Amino acid sequence: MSTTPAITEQMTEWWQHGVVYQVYIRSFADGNGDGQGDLAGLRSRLDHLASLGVDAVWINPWYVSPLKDGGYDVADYRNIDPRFGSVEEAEQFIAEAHERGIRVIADLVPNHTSSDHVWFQEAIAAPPGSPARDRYVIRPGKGPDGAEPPSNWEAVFGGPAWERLPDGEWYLHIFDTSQPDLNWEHPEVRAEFESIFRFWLDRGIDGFRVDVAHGMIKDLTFPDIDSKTELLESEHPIDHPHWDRDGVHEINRAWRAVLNEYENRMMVAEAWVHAERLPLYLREDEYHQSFNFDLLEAKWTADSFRRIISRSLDAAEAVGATSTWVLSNHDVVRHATRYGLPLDVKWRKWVTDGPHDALDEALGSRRARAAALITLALPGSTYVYQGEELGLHEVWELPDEVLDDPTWERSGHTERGRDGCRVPIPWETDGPSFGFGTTAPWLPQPDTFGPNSAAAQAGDPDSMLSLYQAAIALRKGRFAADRRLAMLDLGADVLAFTRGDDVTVIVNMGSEPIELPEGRLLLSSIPLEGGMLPSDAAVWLAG
Ligand code: TEU
Repeated sequence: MSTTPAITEQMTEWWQHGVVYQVYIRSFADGNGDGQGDLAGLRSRLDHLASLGVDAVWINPWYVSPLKDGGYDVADYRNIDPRFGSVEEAEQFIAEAHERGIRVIADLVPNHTSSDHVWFQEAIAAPPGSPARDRYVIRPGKGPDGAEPPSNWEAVFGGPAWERLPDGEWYLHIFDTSQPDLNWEHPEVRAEFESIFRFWLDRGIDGFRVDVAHGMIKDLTFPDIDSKTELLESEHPIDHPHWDRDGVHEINRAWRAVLNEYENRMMVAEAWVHAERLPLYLREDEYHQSFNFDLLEAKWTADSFRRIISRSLDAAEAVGATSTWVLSNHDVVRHATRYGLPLDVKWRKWVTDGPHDALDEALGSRRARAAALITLALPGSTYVYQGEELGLHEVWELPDEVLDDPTWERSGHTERGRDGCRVPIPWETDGPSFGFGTTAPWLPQPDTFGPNSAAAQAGDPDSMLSLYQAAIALRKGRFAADRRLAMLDLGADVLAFTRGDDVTVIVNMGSEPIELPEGRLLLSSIPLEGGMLPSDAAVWLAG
């Protein structure tokens, strides 16, 4: 039985309190002029990350892939997609990041491979019942001629989760048809991923973000279910036949044993599970951390933020873990836009269904500035999604013909998907792709990206970029490694807490200005007047 390690005031490991910057490599920076991001571009922008002050970067999948799901369809886990570079260039990047004191977290996708993966090609070339088929979840169908799928499971992106092969058998794909699910009961599958972990650990990778960490084990009796899983949803029925099954923990323990053979490495779980199930993934012989999506899901009210922060910290402490904080990533509408929508608008549907005139961009940007002073103040590791430090909004008005997310096709054009948060980053105020590259980028950028580019914001003390730089520096200098947080009661619409020795964070999430208490102003999300904190604004005070 594992014992909970003693809780001390100071967090000692980099991954416990770091600021981690998420790079969606396809959209970060294009170094070879093909309109897609790549390692050359990423290497050319390392100084941006260093000047931001981040402790690590998490890079979305960079492996060989047909990019049917943005790289989450891997055809070769030990090779870099030629559009992004090479393994040698990845090693150069890792070394250059380390020279700047920045660690590198790779993205691992174990639940499924690409249908281009050699294993899947072997499986479909082999006849039914062949050993090669057993590495995947392939079964005969039901009904008189096997014409019915083995179960009524639906794919996350829409449509059935089973695809029929020419010889009549069916293969499982919880996501896209191009993403066949691996059979994690198979010893070769388990051995292969331990080898893949070692391959990248040996090349200097400091950690792994594990995709769909709760999905590898399935109930192989394939019971029908009456619930469809929406993208990025954790409210699955307990004992769901393919989410959060107890068998995943044995896999986690085997991976942790591999990481423990190396110095100072970590793995963080992308596990969309019920809050009370999450601690199971954080036992000391399993994951170091898991993504905490609750704050990302929270509505912009002091009460919801206060409750979620307290609950998350208590849950992490109960298992001797540390929390993570994330407001945006490559799968969700950017929070600068989310916070500009009325509380009753469901942002997951808003991109497709609107009402688009309900968006108040200025309000969203104002709240995003305050939100930065929340997440960067919290104890644990804070994830910053590329472009968040520039205050970028969701590009919700992309033309239909450029949509790339498999959700768009698989939902029968009823859900536009996630491309709006993946539009290439603007580095310069003008140019064919605002400095992203030298040609038109793979997703078109709006004109607003120019004035919001990194160059437009650098050196401007009132820019979002300067706010992130100042907050990260202050965090590092005052309380980053300190666990201590105590909530304060400054009113129902005010989120307030102390951090470390002497910092007080106050966020006015109400509609009226409030009077600020005594204290030396360290940072404010917007200029203050007359000792008052306006609505949707935040401050850090010392003393
Ligand atoms: O997304 C996670 C994901 O989609 C599942 O967790 C699912 O939404 C459901 O909520 C499970 O409870 C990851 C990646 O972030 C995403 O970009 C990929 O498209 C997806 O997995 C498939 O690899």
